[in-house]
Amino acid sequence: MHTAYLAFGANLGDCFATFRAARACLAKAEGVRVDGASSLYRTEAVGGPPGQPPYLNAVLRVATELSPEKLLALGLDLEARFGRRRLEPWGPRTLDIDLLLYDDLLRAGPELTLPHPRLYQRRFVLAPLAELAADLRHPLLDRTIGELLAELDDPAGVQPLPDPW
Ligand code: PH2
Ligand code: MG
Ligand code: MG
Repeated sequence: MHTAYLAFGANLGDCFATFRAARACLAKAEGVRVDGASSLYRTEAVGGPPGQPPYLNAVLRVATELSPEKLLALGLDLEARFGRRRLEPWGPRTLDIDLLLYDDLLRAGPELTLPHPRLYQRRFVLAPLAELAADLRHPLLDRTIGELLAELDDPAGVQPLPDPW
């Protein structure tokens, strides 16, 4: 069994409903068990076209027998099932699922980079990830997730929501 962390992001359509439905699909997928979920966060959009709506973000921890490539492919399949259309880089989307960490694996390939290359720069990732794994050491940076969050210089606001999911 392996431990992986997946980031969910969305800012088009009924993001709450999409998150719940996509999480249920993940939980049903063969070789995947969802064993932790952060709070939902309302977050200011970072990058992309100006004026796009705020995002809903969250992080899930999964125990999985799937390889990182298979897990990534499952995420991409769910994005497509929930209506993702890739029109412009960092544009608004119905669902984005990013593979943040997979055990302490390092990868640098055209399809998959582990850990996710921008994870340490983004409050909308580190804040929910720290709820699940504050003491986890980033395999390249010699810092825990909690330390990365405390040291982070990212002005974009994130707000945890009371809504269950
Ligand atoms: N994802 C991006 C670009 N900008 N901003 C927020 N707040 N949340 C995201 O998930 C997000 C983003 C590219 O994947
Ligand atoms: Mg992303
Ligand atoms: Mg993505």
